[in-house]
Amino acid sequence: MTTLNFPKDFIWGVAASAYQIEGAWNEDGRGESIWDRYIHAPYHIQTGENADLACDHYHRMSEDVGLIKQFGFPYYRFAISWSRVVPTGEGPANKKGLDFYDRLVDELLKAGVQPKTTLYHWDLPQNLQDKGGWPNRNTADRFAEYARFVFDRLGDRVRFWSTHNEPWVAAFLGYGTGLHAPGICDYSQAYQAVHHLLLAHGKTVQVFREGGYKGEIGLILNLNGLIPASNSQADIDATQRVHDETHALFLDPIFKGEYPQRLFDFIGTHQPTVKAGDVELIHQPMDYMGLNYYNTDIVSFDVFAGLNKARITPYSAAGWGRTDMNWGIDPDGLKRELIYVKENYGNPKLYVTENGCALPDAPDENGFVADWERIHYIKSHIHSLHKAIEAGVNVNGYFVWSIFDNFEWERGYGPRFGLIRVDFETMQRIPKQSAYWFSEVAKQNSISI
Ligand code: GCO
Repeated sequence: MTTLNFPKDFIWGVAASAYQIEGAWNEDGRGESIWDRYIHAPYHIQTGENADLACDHYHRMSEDVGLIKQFGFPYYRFAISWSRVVPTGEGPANKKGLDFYDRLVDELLKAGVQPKTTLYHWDLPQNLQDKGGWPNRNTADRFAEYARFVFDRLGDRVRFWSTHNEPWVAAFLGYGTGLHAPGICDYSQAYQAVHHLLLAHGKTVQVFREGGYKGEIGLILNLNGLIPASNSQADIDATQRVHDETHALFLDPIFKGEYPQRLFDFIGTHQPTVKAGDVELIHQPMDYMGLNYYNTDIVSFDVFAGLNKARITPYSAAGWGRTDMNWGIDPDGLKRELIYVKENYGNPKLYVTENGCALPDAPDENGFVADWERIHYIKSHIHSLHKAIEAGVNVNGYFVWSIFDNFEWERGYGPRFGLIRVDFETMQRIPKQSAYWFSEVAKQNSISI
C-alpha cells in the first residue's frame, strides 16, 4: 500500500446546493423560482416528484451542521437561493432570507467548518424569468445587486465565493434542450443566456472588488472529458464543436478576453449579442476557477443530434461500469481536464469543486449503506487529482458531491450521490461508509492506494 500525501494547505470539503436540499420553498418570504414553477407543472420530472421539502435542510440546518462537524469535513460548499434573499429578483432584500444564511455561516464557523458560498446554482427568481430570464441583459444587473446584499451580510465571515455554478447547464439545459427550468428549447436564447451569465459574473466580481470584501471569488465550470468515436474527420470535428461549446465558450472569454469565433461561425444566427466592453468585464481577473468533473463522453458526428450535430455516449475506462446516472467512469479524465486548463489558460488557481457518483446504494436493516464502490470511485479520482498536482497543476482542493442524498433535478430522488443517506420518508440522516472514509482522508490529508 502506498500513501499519497497532499500539500499542507490542501482543502477538503463536501458540497450541496440550495434548491436540492433546502425545501421550505414558500416560507419566510421566499419568492417563487424557475424551478418551483417548472416542477409544479406535470411531466417535467421523470419521477413526478418535487423539491418542496427536499431534505428539509431549511428546518434541520443545525442538525446538518452538526453532522459536518461530527465528520470533521473542513469545508462546506453551499449555495444561496436568490429568491430567498430577493423574492422577485429585484428590489429590497428579504431580511428573513438573509437571516437564514447568516445563522448557517455562524453555525458552521462555530463548528470549525469554513463556508464556501455559491451565489447561483440555477434557481432564478420566476419574476425575472417572466421578464425574459437570462437572455434578458437586465438579469445580469439584478444579479450583481443581489450579490451585493449577500456580500454585505456575510462578507465579514465568508472568505470563499463562487458566482455561478456550471453556467453551461443553466444556459443549455435551461434554454437550449429544455431539460431544466425554465424548460425553453431555443438555442438563440441559450447562447444569449451564456453571455449574460458571464456578464453577471463579471459585474459581480467588480462589485466584490469595489466593495473591498475579503477573500477569494471565482466561477465554477463543468468540464467533461471528450473523446472522438473514431479517427474520422467528421467525429474529430464533432468533438471539437462540443469542446468549444462546453470549454472554450466559457474559458476563452474569462481567461483570454475573447469568444471562440470558430464556434460562433458554426452556430450562425444563434450567436449572442455582445456589447462593447462586455468581454473586458468578463475577462477581469478572478481568484480561482472551480472545476466540476464527473465523466467522459464519446462524441460522434450525427446530423440528427441537435445544433452541434454531435451525438454523445458514455465512456468508461477499462474495468469500470456505469453509475446510476448512466454515466461512464473515467478517473484519468479528471487529470486530463486539470492539465488542459493549466496548459491552455495560464495555470490558474483551481479547486475541484464537485466530484462523486450516484449508485444504487442498498441499505441494510438499520439503513446503513456500505458503499465501497463510491469509495473506490472517489479514491480513484483523488488519485487522478494527485497525478495532476505532480504534473504541476495548481489545484488546491477537492469537494465531494454530495454531502447528502438530495433532489437530482429532472431525475427526482432516484439517483443518490450522498456521503450521508437521507431517508426521504422520515428525513433521517444515516452516514454511509464513505462518510467515515472521507472524514479520515480529510484528517490525514492523504489517501492510501
Ligand atoms: C452540478 C450540480 C449538481 C448535480 C450533480 C450531479 O453542479 O452538476 O451541481 O447540482 O446534482 O452534478 O448531477
